[in-house]
Amino acid sequence: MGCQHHCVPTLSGPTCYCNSSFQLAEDGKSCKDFDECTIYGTCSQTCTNHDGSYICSCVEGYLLQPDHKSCKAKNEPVERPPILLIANSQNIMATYLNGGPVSNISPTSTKQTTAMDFNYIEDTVCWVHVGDSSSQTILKCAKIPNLKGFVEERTINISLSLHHVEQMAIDWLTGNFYFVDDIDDRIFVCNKNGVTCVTLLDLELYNPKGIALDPTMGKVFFTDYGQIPKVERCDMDGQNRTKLVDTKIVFPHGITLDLVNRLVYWADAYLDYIEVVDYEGKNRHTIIQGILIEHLYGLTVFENYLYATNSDNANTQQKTSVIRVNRFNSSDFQVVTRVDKGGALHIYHQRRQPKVRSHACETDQFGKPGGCSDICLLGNSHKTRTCRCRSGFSLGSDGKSCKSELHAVSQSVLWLGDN
Ligand SMILES: [Ca+2]
Repeated sequence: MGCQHHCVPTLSGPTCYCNSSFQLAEDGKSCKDFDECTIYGTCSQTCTNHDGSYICSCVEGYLLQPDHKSCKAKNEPVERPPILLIANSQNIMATYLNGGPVSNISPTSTKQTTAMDFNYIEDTVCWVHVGDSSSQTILKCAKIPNLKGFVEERTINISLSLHHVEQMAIDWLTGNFYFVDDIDDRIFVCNKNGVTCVTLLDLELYNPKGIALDPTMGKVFFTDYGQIPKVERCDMDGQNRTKLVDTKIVFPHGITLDLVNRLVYWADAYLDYIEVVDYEGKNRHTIIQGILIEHLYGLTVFENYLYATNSDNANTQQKTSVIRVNRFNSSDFQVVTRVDKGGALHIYHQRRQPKVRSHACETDQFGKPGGCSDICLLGNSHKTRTCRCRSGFSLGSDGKSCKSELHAVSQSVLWLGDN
């Protein structure tokens, strides 16, 4: 009957079918290419469609594996393998990806820490140490040079209260700290030394929980639950707020980004799933759902795997397991390690924080980031910026300098007086 590839008899008569990597064309006879790259997980990173086939490749810093699909991050230098940093109620601990202890890094003690992130280029890990009061809740940072333990622990004095901060993220290009406060229901950002803090978002936030940054693309991603549970995105300066997911979502919590493929993974602690969309909120998929994951909190991604802290509520001891699962085929589910009540977790590796040649908040010759007097926020890419001023100050007409609002008022009064 004129089939281009093959013909098979069926109950309803002979039917054409095609070789793999092809699909039947509209005429029911000829075969046309199938675009494998439209299927989630065909390749770990770059996918190039060809007539009758496809080719996977990896971006710089990764090596294609013998399966011709997966990409493995290079360790540069080789003695810097990826490390899991896990915040739990007593301390921050480090393990290899298989859960094995990193002999040189004994846990650094903390108090009730749920918020933690790192700045790879500065060998620094920072966390919120929760005290009994607002003034006793502080931001601490320590160095882990060459993966040789936490040293040079110090406090960064933040000008706003961190007492209800649920999660934090460090913009590794500028060093700015992004904090999520789920009681005051706002996201605020502080500069590297903590002196200037400004509100990024405080409207239509009910219980913001998770935050993840892609400063290279100038994007902040966050989860919020309450009246309208959702996954949202905005620019690094708070502009262009966009809803990515607001259906089939109840209690979104942990959120993490595939910075190469530009994908957003989030965990829903009520519906017990991990799902994914792209940066535009499209191409949604479920990675895993069900009883294996009961109450996911922290979430991170590295190579082919998602890692999450999963609290076991049935267990009266409130133990948390750190789990991993293959994010492309939902296989290889494994408990990596167990900790006391776990919070944030991150993979400490240079590929989690890719560098750029230069960005819009580089320090100028006067030591001001992006020329801003107070704080420089990246905009909708690492090449744009927005200067903001600390409370009581307003931005001058140059868009960079900050003037005391009090001063501005008295000047206008004087000017009125002249008339
Ligand atoms: Ca193809």
